[in-house]
Amino acid sequence: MGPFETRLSEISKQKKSRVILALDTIKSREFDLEQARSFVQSVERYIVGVKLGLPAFANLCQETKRLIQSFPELPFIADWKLADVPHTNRLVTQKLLKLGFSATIVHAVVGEDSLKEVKSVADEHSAGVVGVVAMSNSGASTLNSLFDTLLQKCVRAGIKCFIAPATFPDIIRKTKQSVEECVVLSPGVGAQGGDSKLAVSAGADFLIIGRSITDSENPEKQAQLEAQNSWR
Ligand code: NUP
Repeated sequence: MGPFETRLSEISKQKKSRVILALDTIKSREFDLEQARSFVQSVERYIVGVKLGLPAFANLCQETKRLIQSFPELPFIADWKLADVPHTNRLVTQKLLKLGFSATIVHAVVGEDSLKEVKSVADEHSAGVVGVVAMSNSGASTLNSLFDTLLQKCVRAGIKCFIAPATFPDIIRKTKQSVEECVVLSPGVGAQGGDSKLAVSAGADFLIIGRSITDSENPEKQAQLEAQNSWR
């Protein structure tokens, strides 16, 4: 395990939670820095990290850095699902790590050369890389049929932290069986139909959860419930 995965698992044990908050919207709406800060504060004790991508970045732009700086104890994961040539993937990763992200998500399908480039930038910053080897939506069947090949591409690039979907627990199980000591982050719980207990029993180390928490009438209570469900 690299420093990023180790940090996630230490926080997870402390808080008895496997929940990574996907902060795309709050009550399905856009938000500003203050709203994002107070939302994260309200659920902070139940989550081990925050995953941000373009939906949040489009609202916050350079203020993303200030949001990340407000929570030094929480790892922020950049979900741009990088899928470009090595040089461009390097440039984007450098920018994201400069904003304060602790890890970046990259598509494995783009190939070993791009994966290695992202991994080398991340290593320079002691940051993590999470490889997408399968996705949670039903339309991802072409990508998901390649998942074993994608896993091996990641492993050859030195990446052992993966996105594997809670909506397809079998993929989580096979991922954990195929790569020793790998770490799996699973999106798709709740709003997309995945079940957190099934995902965890299949081997998910962390659950990426967005709308179940962000759209809830009582996000704090929902985050607490998700944390409890993830930890049993
Ligand atoms: O396969 C994936 N599925 C998925 O939903 C890979 C992802 N990174 N995600 C992200 O996880 C998605 O972009 C969203 O930010 C989050 C799930 O959110 P929700 O469906 O729980 O609201």
